[in-house]
Amino acid sequence: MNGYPVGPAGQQWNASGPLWNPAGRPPAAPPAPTPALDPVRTVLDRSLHSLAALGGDLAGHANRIGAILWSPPRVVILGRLKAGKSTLVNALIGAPVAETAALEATNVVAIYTDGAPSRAEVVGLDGARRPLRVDSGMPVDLGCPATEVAYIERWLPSQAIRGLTLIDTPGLATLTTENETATRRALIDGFEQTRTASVNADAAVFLFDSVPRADELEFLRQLDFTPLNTLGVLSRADGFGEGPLGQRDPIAYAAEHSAPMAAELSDTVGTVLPIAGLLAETALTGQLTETDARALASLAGWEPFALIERLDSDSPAPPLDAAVRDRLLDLVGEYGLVHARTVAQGGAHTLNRWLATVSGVERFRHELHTSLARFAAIQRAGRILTELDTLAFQHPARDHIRAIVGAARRDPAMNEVVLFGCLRAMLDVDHDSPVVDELTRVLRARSDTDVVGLPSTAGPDEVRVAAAERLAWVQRQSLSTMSAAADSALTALHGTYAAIGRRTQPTG
Ligand SMILES: Nc1nc2c(ncn2[C@@H]2O[C@H](COP(=O)(O)OP(=O)(O)O)[C@@H](O)[C@H]2O)c(=O)[nH]1
Ligand SMILES: [Mg+2]
Repeated sequence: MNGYPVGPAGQQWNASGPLWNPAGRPPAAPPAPTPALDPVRTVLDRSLHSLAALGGDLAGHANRIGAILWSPPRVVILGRLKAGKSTLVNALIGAPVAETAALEATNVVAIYTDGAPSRAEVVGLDGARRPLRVDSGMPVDLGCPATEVAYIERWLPSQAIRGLTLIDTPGLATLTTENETATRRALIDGFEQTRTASVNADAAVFLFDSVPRADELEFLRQLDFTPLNTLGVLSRADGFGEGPLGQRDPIAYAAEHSAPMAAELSDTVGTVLPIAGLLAETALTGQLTETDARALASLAGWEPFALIERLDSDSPAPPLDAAVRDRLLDLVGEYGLVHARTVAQGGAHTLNRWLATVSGVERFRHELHTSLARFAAIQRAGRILTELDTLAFQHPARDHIRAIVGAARRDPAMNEVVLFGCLRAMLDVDHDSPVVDELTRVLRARSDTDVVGLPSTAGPDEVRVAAAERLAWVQRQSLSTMSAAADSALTALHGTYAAIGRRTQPTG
């Protein structure tokens, strides 16, 4: 008999307590303590225990849904071919694991999960799994055409993906500017695979190196993420504008450009961050050597145009030969060749630090692991509620299941999950509604003062008054709602502001 849940350490509980090892073997070691749960997970975990306690096949369902609860949120990396997706994945993981060159491998979805031993499997469209040989960290031969592959699953022990699973995808656009038939077919296949991979993702990173095209934005809208769990990346920032030889530093220019771009794309992405993924990859995968730094430093003193001209020639003059030049270009690009020569005089370590800093990857990583991870977890919790709703719809024990999921939704700890679900529904029916802005502000907020739009210095009385004003706004909006989604959203907002009113009520 199954018990719930299959916890993070693989343990199962039945309705009455821990039940180790589903195969019935005695445990090899004493049970690990259950990890501390955040409030949302606690509520969902409790709901799944109640579900399992209903008996019959429901323990199995609890474990199936519990597997979603217990695995890290999944972030899908989206963008057209050559946007720099795999390069960014390598930088984040800190190893050159994602294929960035061979067309075949760029054509399949790859899922990167923390785990040991380091290994890979290829999953066919029929669901069959085969081990995949990985050489120097890179999958080499798929053993079948890419069109027969659903995705590659890659496990490697990496702190960087412990809290988030990364999904690298082939491409977004339905059409390419080149008319080459094979490329087009490959892109369209990649497009389908990208769509499939996005379905079970909890958040997205969207890369573009100039203004995104209409078909890319349309594709993103169909995926059902919200701007809160979609992070925009202005990629290849080292080549932005006029590039490394232009009047302005391209990375600084890209940074300046990011805010207006975010405003323009605000119904798709929450933030836009400029990234030079190539520089980040080089810095974070430990590829730079002292020899590289010396070769780069030897170029100091050249005027930039003369330098590039010399590098473009078939036989660059000593101390550079063509192989060294190509290696440097692969590592730091033209931007690095022009801008990192002086820094390189300080040695490989100094150069490495400089690359990491200018690449923008630190800020990106911070955003990924704070805001994006938070909303990914919230979207995932919503997915679990939806799974429970579906089960209630199909199962003879529907009244009991409905009671369980209803209680979960009413739990105050689930408020953000409910509000987020309302936001998704509103974006579907009426994304220009003021209710969308209200939900977005409330969900971004990290305190009651934030929720009512006051500065953090505001006292409880001010917060209470502001909450009453928001409540009145909700009531006015309710008079003119046009959809069930707006009704639900206003009910949830009403509950949120009323609770703040109660919390800030003077005592005694
Ligand atoms: N100069 C520069 N080149 C980049 C950058 N990111 C990626 N590239 C290069 O662009 C090519 C395509 O990158 P890749 O990550 O494979 O793109 P993907 O198709 O989106 O996965 C590779 O040759 C990368 O080295 C960047 O930030 N700057
Ligand atoms: Mg790629």
